[in-house]
Order: sequence, then structure tokens, then C-alpha cells
Amino acid sequence: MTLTLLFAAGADAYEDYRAPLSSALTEAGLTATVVTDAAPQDVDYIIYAPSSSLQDFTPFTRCKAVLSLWAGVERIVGNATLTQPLARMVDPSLTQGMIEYVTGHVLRYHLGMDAHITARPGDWVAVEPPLAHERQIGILGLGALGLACARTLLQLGFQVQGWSRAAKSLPDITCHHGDEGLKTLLQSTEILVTLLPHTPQTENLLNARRLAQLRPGARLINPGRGALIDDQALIDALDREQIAHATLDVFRHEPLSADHPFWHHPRVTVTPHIAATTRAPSAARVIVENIARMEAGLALKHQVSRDTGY
Ligand code: NDP
Ligand code: OXD
Repeated sequence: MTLTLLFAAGADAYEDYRAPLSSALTEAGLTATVVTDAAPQDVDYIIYAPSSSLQDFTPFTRCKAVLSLWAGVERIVGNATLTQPLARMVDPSLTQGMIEYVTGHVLRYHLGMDAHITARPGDWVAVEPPLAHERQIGILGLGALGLACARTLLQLGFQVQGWSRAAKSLPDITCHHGDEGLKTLLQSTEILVTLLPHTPQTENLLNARRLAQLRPGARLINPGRGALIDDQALIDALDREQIAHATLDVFRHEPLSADHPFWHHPRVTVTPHIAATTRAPSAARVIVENIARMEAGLALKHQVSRDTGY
């Protein structure tokens, strides 16, 4: 049987994905046509991105699953017309990208690199950075990305604490959960990394009260989602130097408008949602593997829970 895969993730992305999907389908021994337009009742699987114009899933009566090219699914998970199973993206290249982004910015803070990059002639200020084992890193979110970053930072010698919804026990990582656990983590963290999904429970998680719990002079790296942090509370905390610096990759509204205070704040680095991108060659294999699993009667990998929203 020939499957019909509707690529509903935008025309530009389609050009990137056409060849990798075709190779992955051949490798998996699946016969399928990948189209950007089809009669909804003929579609077996939908490949999706939040930028898609497809918002009403009701007519896709035969569709067995919707496969997101994005890890974050906050813009689709609450769609009431989506009754099909939804899988989010977990992909080795995406994970590697996030490891590199987080490690790079942690090391920048850890080594105090900015002071040397911006030093003026004669600024001979020799501040010895601590070694990694003297530095406390806190990671909010211990999922596919948070845990991968935690493990890499551990390998570099950092002390790593993490926070998740469910209680966890992980080798060498001090694990916390719940409100008290979050407070404990924040109070001892020098560099905080936020890798949580945006859900009703995580929205504005880092509000004024919680930012004030951070160790004074802490640094913040947010490649998770903009809505995890109360923007004004962060600016206030930076102004008071409760937080020494923030590196922000994600924002409530993207692209971040040129007049947003984050662009202009001397202690904020803005990166334009580039922490980790889904790359077609590896993501196509992930998508096809999931289709093959469903066709073989196996459970979808990385299925999103409608209860938790991630
Ligand atoms: P996962 O679903 O694998 O992990 C999410 C983690 O967050 C889990 O550890 C989960 O806890 C924890 N969590 C969720 N809700 C809560 C809560 N209410 N309280 C405490 N912990 C909570 O996601 P990924 O690691 O794959 O991705 C994380 C996020 O990173 C994405 O949702 C997306 O927003 C962002 N992202 C950003 C990119 C960028 O380029 N900037 C690229 C890709 C992703 P538990 O383990 O108990 O379930
Ligand atoms: C994602 C992202 O969720 O790029 O995949 O932010």
C-alpha cells in the first residue's frame, strides 16, 4: 500500500525535506508519496510545524498521527480539532545543537569571557576563574535536551542540579522536583539553564519571587521558551544585579521586536532562536522511523501527552 504523507510544515522546509524523506522512506522499506496538498480524507500522516497554515484537523479522518518537526508543541497541543496522536521531535542533531549552545554559553559565563572580549587597552585585570568542579549549574527540565546538556556539563566537571516534574534519581546529578525543590536549586545555582516546555504550569515560572531566590549574581541561559520567564521581572532582577547577565534565545513574540528592552539591556545577550534547529537529514529519519513503527503496530515514540501538554 502507498501511504500519503502530507508535508504541512511550509514550502521552504519542503525543499529541504523532500530528498531526505525520500531516502529515509526507501531505507525503511516504506512506499509513500510526500505531498504538500492532498484531499484530507486521503492523508495517512501529517508532518507539521507551528508555522503551518493547517489548523483544522477535523477533515483528516484517515490520518494516523501528526508528526511535529519541532520539539516544543505548545502551539498545537491544545488544538481541539487534533484528535490524532501527536509526536514531538527528538532528534540527535537537535540534541547535539542544544548541547553545544548551552555548553558554549555556560563556558562563556564560567570563564568570564565577556570581560576580556570587551577589555580596553590597559585593562590588565587578572581574575582567576574557578574550576568547573567549584561551579554550580542548575538545569530546569531534565528531558531529552536538559538531560543531554546536564551530562555534558558533568563530563566537563561542573556540579549539576536539575529540576523536573516527576522525582528522578540520576547518577551524579542532584535531582529536585516540586516547589521546594525548585527553591533549593535556585538558591544554590550560579548558572541557570531553562529547558522546560511551555505549558500552563511552566508559564511565568520564573517570576519576581523565584528570580529573587537565585543566588545573587547568577547568570541565566534560556533556550526553552520565552513564556517561562516574566520579562519585566527579569529586567528588574538584571537592573538590581540580582542576575548578572542573561542569554535569551526564545521570546514571547518572535522575531523579538527591535524596540524590546532585551535588545537594549547591557546585561542581556539575545540570540534569534538558534539554540538548536531541526535538521532535515536526521529529522527525516526520525519521522520515518515513527511512521514505520505505527505501520508495524508499535507505539509512537515521543508521543505528546494531552494531560501534561508536552
Ligand atoms: P522533554 O519533554 O523531553 O523534557 C521536558 C522536561 O521538562 C522534563 O524533564 C519534564 O519533567 C520537565 N517539565 C515539564 N513540565 C514541568 C513542570 N511543570 N515542572 C517541572 N518540570 C517540568 O523536552 P525537551 O527536552 O525535548 O525540550 C524542552 C524544550 O526545549 C522544548 O519544549 C522547547 O520549548 C525547547 N526547545 C528550544 C529549542 C531552541 O532552539 N531554542 C529547540 C528545541 C527545543 P519530567 O521529566 O518529569 O517529565
Ligand atoms: C523546537 C524549537 O521546539 O526549535 O524545536 O524551538
